[in-house]
Amino acid sequence: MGRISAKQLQEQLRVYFIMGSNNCKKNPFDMLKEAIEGGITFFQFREKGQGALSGVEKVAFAKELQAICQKYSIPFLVNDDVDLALALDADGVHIGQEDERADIVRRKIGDKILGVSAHNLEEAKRAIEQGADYLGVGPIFPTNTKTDAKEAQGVEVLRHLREHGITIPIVGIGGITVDNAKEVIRAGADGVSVISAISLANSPKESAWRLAKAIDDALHEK
Ligand code: TZP
Ligand code: MG
Repeated sequence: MGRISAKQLQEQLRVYFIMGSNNCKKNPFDMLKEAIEGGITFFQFREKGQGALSGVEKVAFAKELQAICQKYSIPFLVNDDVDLALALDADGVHIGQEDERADIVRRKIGDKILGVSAHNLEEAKRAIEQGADYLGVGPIFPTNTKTDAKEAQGVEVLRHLREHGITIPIVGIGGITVDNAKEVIRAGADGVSVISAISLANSPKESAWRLAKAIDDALHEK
C-alpha cells in the first residue's frame, strides 16, 4: 500500500473534526454521527485536559468512536498516544512538538498517517524531513479550547509557509468557525480542523455542513 498520497490526504483533510469526552456537551457518539452526516471528512480522537478519560475507559471510548468512523469510512486518528493508535489499528496519529519525535513515531507506525503540529517554517521543515504526511498549523485565531495554546498567529502563517516552499497538506487549527474558515483556505490551507465549532454547536450536523460548504466555496475560488 505505502504511504497515503498528498493528493488523497488533501481531499480527506477538508473538514477535520477533533474531539474528546470533555469537549462534548451532549452524547459524544451521537455528536460524531451528526458531524459525519453533516460532512466531516476526517476525525481525531483527542482525549486530554480536565476530566479526560484514561486506562480502559479511554480505550473503550476510543473504540466506540473508531467503530462509528469505520462505518462511514472516515479516517480515525489518535492524538499523542501512539501505543493506543497501534493497539486499535487506527488510521494514524497526530503529534505535537512536545511529543515523541516525528521520525521515531514514523518508524513505529509504518505507513499509517502521521500529522504533526507546526508553528513556524523551521518546525514545518523538520516535521516533513522526519516523515509527516500533513501539518496542523495554529492557533490561527484565539481559542478557548486549548488552555496552553500559543498566541494566535492569524492566517499569515499559512501564507508564509506556502510562500517558503511547504507543499504538503496543511490544516489550520484554533478558533476556526463557519465565519472565518474561508480565510484559512484562501491563505493556503487544504482544510480546517475544529473542535468547538462542531462540538459546542447546537446542531453539530448543521455546523459541519456549513463548514464543508464554506470550504468547498473557498476551494472553488482557487
Ligand atoms: N491546537 C491548537 S489550537 C487547538 C489545538 C488542539 C484547539 C482548537 O479548538 P477550537 O475549539 O477549534 O478552537
Ligand atoms: Mg500532543
